[in-house]
Amino acid sequence: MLKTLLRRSVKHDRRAIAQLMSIAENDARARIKILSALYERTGNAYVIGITGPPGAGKSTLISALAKRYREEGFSIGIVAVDPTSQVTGGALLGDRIRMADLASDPKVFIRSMATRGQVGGIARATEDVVRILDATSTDYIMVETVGAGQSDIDIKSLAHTTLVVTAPGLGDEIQALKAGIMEIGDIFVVNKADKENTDKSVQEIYSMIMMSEPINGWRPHVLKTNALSGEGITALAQAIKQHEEHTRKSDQMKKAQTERLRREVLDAAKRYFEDIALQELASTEAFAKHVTMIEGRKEDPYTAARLLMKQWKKSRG
Ligand SMILES: Nc1nc2c(ncn2[C@@H]2O[C@H](COP(=O)(O)OP(=O)(O)OP(=O)(O)O)[C@@H](O)[C@H]2O)c(=O)[nH]1
Ligand SMILES: [Mg+2]
Repeated sequence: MLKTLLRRSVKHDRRAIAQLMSIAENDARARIKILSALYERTGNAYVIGITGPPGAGKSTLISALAKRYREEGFSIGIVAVDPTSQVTGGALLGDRIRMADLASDPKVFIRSMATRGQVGGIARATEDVVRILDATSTDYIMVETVGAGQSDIDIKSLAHTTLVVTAPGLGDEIQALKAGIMEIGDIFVVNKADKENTDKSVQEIYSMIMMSEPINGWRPHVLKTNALSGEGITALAQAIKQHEEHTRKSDQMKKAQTERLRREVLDAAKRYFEDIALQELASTEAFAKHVTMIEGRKEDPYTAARLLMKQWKKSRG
């Protein structure tokens, strides 16, 4: 069954892609099969992270950008991570309605990471979803997260370009930015430009940026948009393109990629241990014997672990 799904998914069959994602979320072994089968096809998609305080207009902005990219013929993946989904299920429904015309487009794939309880947590599940989309001919992947520190996702390491979205009148939006997301923005967007004080917010962000050194030769852009009317979206798409060209040119992208791959191998090894090797170990007779000995105070858990690992290493040659 996996084989059929994989075959269908690489032709961008949206149902097959969604099924693969669900399987990977729920079954650790199948997940490894899926990801390793797809790996050679990854590395082509460009990932844009969109973060910022609740209600800033991230989803609306994503819809506007997605429409723009579709006009240029690109295929799109949209991943909405909602850490508070169990409380605000309605918010996602709102997103869905807003994105309804996009959702009927076969070249647009939308996934809400709403449910908790994925094997390995939401951060890993999101990474997997991005990877699966990358492997299945998606040109631009947009990942929406609520910043900062409110989600478990490290958007900066997942995305090639990170947009930090805010809006005037959200209260202390600049405070919110200071609290950790100021550092991660490649492009800052003051959305809801139709509201008062937009220019003031732009100015404040701009002066903060001017106080810090450019990172890897890039000084973040600050733009204002009206995601509802589409005003400023062209400039935003251009800024993203500029940052894409900048990152592709600099060896930073290559370095970051090597570092990411190193981390991935270590991570995969760790996950293999946790999900598979340890489960196998826990179901052996030897394991049960050690537990019995520990119960009888004839052995301690630490010695047991060391002996089990030694035995396990030997059995693997
Ligand atoms: N006036 C105005 N309203 C906007 C604009 N962009 C979005 N909105 C509205 O702001 C509200 C929140 O927009 P969303 O796109 O759901 O915001 P979000 O940042 O995705 O919100 P969460 O996902 O809940 O964090 C909605 O009612 C939008 O219609 C804009 O440019 N101007
Ligand atoms: Mg949203």
